Amino acid sequence: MAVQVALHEKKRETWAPMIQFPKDFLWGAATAAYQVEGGNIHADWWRWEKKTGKENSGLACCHYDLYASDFALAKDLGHNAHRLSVEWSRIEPEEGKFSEEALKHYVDVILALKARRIEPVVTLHHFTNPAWLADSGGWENKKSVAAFLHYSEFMVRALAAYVRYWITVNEPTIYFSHAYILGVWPPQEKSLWKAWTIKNRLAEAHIKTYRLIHKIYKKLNIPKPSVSIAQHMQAFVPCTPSIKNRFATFLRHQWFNLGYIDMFVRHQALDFIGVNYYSRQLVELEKWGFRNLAADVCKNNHHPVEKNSLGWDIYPEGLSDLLLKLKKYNLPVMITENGVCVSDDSRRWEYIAGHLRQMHQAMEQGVPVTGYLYWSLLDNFEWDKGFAPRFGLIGMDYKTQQRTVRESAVKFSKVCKTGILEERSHQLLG
Ligand code: IFM
Repeated sequence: MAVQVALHEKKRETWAPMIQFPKDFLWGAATAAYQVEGGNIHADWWRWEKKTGKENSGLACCHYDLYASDFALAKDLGHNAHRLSVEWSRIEPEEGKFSEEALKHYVDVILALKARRIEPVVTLHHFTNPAWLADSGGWENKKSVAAFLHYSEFMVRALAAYVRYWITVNEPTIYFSHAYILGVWPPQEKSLWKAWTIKNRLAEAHIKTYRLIHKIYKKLNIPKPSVSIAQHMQAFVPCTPSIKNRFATFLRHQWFNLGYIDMFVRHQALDFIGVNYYSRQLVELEKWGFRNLAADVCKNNHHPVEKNSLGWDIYPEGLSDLLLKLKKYNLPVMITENGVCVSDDSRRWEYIAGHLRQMHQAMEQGVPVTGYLYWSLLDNFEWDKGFAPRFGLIGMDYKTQQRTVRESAVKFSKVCKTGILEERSHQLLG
């Protein structure tokens, strides 16, 4: 993969570096079924929203009906890849009863991408479960893995001819920590023991699904697929260089960022590394202790940086550090999510450009990054935070379902179309 940095003269005395990405690079955006489709009435989240009185996902972006025009927008923006998820609860609304209609829908969705020469990256599990699974204990139930494999087999057989990239599980660490430790997502448990069970169950589900997908492709005589998870990774940075802070930083990186990756590499169940990167965590331990090691952060606004509208630190330099730490695996890396929610769209473009610069730096140092998928194509339903956070390249008016292509999307589209990030540097040389 040839990665080069060219220098070109802007004014006589001003040089602006031009960052150039490989020709075959995948550029695009990501979405998840439940966050954009609307009307996912058979999912555990649907029921939970009603029960808790949280903002309802409702019609979301009506993407279930409007996917073709949304993909047309993505195409206009120069995207050549798109990550989406398939909603298990639509495919299997009742245990063991598979919906041919929903299956046909997703085949049509993938064909709509292919017709536009947009490479699909398909996620099988993105936080939601069918309500019937939740009723039988969700992932606590041993049978969940077999049920997931059953559903995955159904999907993969139908889509194998068109799909090369598969994500089995999105952000497993975020899923079990929010649902089983913090108790802020369904089923709202706060049990380390249960979280541990779910962690292992999701690992088992990934490893078995990885093997299943490869087996199906082999049997159908289709070129090998590329299968991974989308792992949420953070830049863990010690607030002060005390032993406590450095030790906790090391542990969190090993465990939160790399725990699953190490395990799947050991099981030879990873073809690339899917990275979802958003933010920094400034590690500052109050005292030694299990919980402190896992969760204490700086509360004093030391080393302040800009924040997104959810209060997450914006820290592009963390991306190159992280990518360099993945080099040892000798596997391709895909940025399966990176994005920001802000009310001022010019900050979105700064965020994207800053992260692309850092990604490029890591590529120059030999990290084989193959794609960058911005989160998200559209503003969407941000789980327990509802519709307020605006992550989209395309803005949503939820009352009218009107889409507005943001300025940041247009700027990003120039990179997607040319593979070049133009820098406006006003450095004087001499
Ligand atoms: O919206 C989520 C997505 O579902 C998973 N990754 C992080 C995004 C922003 O919080």
